[in-house]
Order: sequence, then structure tokens, then C-alpha cells
Amino acid sequence: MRMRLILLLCTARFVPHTCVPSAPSSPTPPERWPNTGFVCLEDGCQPGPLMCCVCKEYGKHQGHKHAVLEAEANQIRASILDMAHCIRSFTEEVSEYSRKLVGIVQQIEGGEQIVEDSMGMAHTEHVPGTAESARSCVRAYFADLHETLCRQEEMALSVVDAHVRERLIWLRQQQEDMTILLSQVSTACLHCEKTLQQDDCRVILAKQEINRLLETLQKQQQQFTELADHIQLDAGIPVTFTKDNRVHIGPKMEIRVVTLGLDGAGKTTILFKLKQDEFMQPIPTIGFNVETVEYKNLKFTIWDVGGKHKLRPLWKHYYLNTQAVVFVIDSCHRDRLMESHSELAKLLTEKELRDALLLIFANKQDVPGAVSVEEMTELLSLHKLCCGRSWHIQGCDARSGMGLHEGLDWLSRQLVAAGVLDVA
Ligand SMILES: Nc1nc2c(ncn2[C@@H]2O[C@H](COP(=O)(O)OP(=O)(O)OP(=O)(O)O)[C@@H](O)[C@H]2O)c(=O)[nH]1
Ligand SMILES: [Mg+2]
Repeated sequence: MRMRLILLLCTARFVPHTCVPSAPSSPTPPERWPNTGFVCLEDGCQPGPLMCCVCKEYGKHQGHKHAVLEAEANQIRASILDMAHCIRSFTEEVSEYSRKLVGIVQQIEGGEQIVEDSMGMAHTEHVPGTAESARSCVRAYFADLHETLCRQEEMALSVVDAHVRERLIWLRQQQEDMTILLSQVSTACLHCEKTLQQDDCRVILAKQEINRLLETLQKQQQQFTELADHIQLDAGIPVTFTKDNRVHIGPKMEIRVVTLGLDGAGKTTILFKLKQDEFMQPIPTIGFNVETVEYKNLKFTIWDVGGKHKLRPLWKHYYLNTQAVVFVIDSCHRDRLMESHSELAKLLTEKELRDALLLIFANKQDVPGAVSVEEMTELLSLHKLCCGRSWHIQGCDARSGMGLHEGLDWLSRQLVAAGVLDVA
């Protein structure tokens, strides 16, 4: 009986019972779906979620979670509106990005642009793109480099020419001297031969002159032997290039170095060790010491200047034409590191030392507790302090000589252009 009543109700309100169609079941969906009142929220029912009272209570949606159809539809509308809003701003963002891409491509490629002149007349003008500007920049850089290289080549060639000229003048002078010498010797020989053929009285009378001649000949022979010992008859012209493309002619390249640093840091000890390869107990330097130290194919002229406080104003007199500064620091005197730092900082501002190489010797590494190279680099902020110049820090012990040659090796690598002259 109850079943019949419900069926009647159903027939009365929802004719026919088509409240839950699944979308594809009808090829041409009706203009308007009948309002079924509820929507099923179960996942499995999503292809046909509309539910009427019958299927909600007794049919396929019995016991399912559901919502009022109108409220659910409104909620979906709201989320569609939200999404539409998001899509609009997303579309705007994408369009803006695309516009920017187009603009950037144009800026890179450059091209024709309509511009107004001062009279307000519009005309097209070629605007270079960034690609063209970068190319121009590279061309300008290499043109400049090329010009510098041509100038340096000219200078280097003039050095070679001057060397060759002087050498030829000297050799020709020697040739002339030898010709004169040979003629003097042959004159003396002739004189002797003539005397040999003369009678006894004349031989006796010629004795003084012959003695004088023989004496002169002996002197000339001695001078000749000395000269021949010192001069190497070699047609070679050894050429070396510095890193800044200057040319050096000769077997040894000369380099002017000045050693600076606080008093007692070990400057003089280092100099003596390099010069004589032996440890000498030095006394504090009041003026300066200067020595030449030959190392491989380099000839270092090293100026060692006293480091006492009152002597430091004199350091500047040694800067001119200095190619390298060797700054010595006493690694076992932690409390004087800041003083070293401030002296080094002052040195680095000196105009005359602007292009000089900087070799820092962290000396006295043999003393237990000495500040290591890494720690000293950190404590003195060397990377910051020496930024923009060629510098190197080398740990050493001037007493044994440990590390000194490594320092000179670094200097030679910086000064001599790689591959031109073998410094190994
Ligand atoms: N243990 C140790 N002592 C060193 C070393 N180098 C130098 N000394 C000593 O440190 C002291 C000072 O050395 P100097 O070479 O006179 O120092 P300086 O830098 O020339 O000093 P000034 O001439 O006053 O500027 C001397 O007693 C040296 O023997 C080293 O590597 N280890
Ligand atoms: Mg000294």
C-alpha cells in the first residue's frame, strides 16, 4: 500500500522517472532537465548525480550523501566564476610574458624604428640591437688590443734592432782592432827578421828596440787572451718576453726587487740565504743591503731595506722601477700582524708600486706555533687587501731556506711569458 502511494507521488511530480540520467545516455539533451531536488555526492554516482525522492529513499542513491540541487549548482557556479577569474589573470600574465618575450627578441635583434626628429617629422631609423652592440664592443676591445700589440711589437723590435746595431758596431770595432793588431805583429816580425840578417854590431844596437817590441807584443798577447776568455763568440740573440710583452735580450733577465717588512721579520736573513745559501746571523739593517741573486735564467737585484719604524719613511726611495715587492712577515709574532697589515696596506696604495708583483713571505715557519699561511691569509684579509693585483703568499723558513725558491719560482712565472724561455 505504502509502495503504491510513493509510486503515485513519483508519477505525479516527475513524469517520467528520468531524474538521474547519465550524460552520454541521451544524444540530444533536453532543453531543461527536470528539477530533481537533490544531488548525490557519492564518487561512484558522479556520471548521473541527479536524484529524486524515490531513488534517494529507495532507489540507487539510497543512503548516499547528498545535497540540495540548487545549493550545489550555486556552489559550482561560484567555483566556475572563481576559476574564470583566475584564468583571466593567468591569461593576462601569459600575454604580458609573451609581449615581453617579443620585446626582448626585438631588443636583441634591433631593426627599423619610426622616430620623430626635432621638427616633429617621423622617419625610420635603424636601431642597433644588443647583439650588434656586443659585437661592436668585442671589435673595439680587439682593435684596442691589436693597436697595443702593434705598439709593443714596434718597441720590442726597436730593442732588438738597437741590440743588433750595438753588437755589430762592437764586433766591427773588434775586427778593426784585430787588423791593426795583426799588422803591428807582422811589422814587429819583419823588423825582427831584418835584424836577424844584420851584422853583429847592428844586432847589438837594435837590442833595445827589439826588447821593446817583444814587450809590446807580450802585452798585446796578454790583452788578447784576456779578451778572448771573456767574450763568447756566439751569434745567438736570446730573446725573452715579459708578461707585459716587453722584450729582454740576453741569457739572464734582470729583475729589480725590494724586500720590505717590519724589523726583525727576517728580510736580511732571506737575502743572505738566497745569496750564499747559508744562514748568517744578521744585525738589524740601518740603511740597506743590495745583492744580485741569480736563479735559473733570472737575475734578481734585491734591495733589502731596514724595517725599523723610524726607517720606514725611507722605503719609498726604493720603489722606482721595482718589478716585485717581497714583503716579509714574522709568522711567530701574532701581536705584530696588524702592524704588518697596516704597512702592507700603505704599500699597496703607492703609485710607483702599482704594477709591481707582490710576494709575501710568511717567514719563521720553523718556530712552533707559527701562524700558518692559511691563517695569515685570513687574519690579514689578503684576498680583499690585494684584490686586483698579482700576489702570492709563501710560507718559508729563512734559516733552512725552505720555501724561498718556491717564492722565486712564482715570481719568475709571473714575469716571464709562458713558453718563450724555459725557466724550469
Ligand atoms: N727561527 C727563525 N729565525 C729567523 C728566521 N729568519 C730570521 N730569523 C731571525 O730573526 C731575526 C731578525 O732577522 P733579520 O734578517 O735581521 O730581520 P730583518 O727583517 O732584516 O730586520 P731589520 O733589518 O731590522 O729590518 C734574526 O735573529 C734572525 O736570525 C727564520 O726563518 N726562523
Ligand atoms: Mg735587515
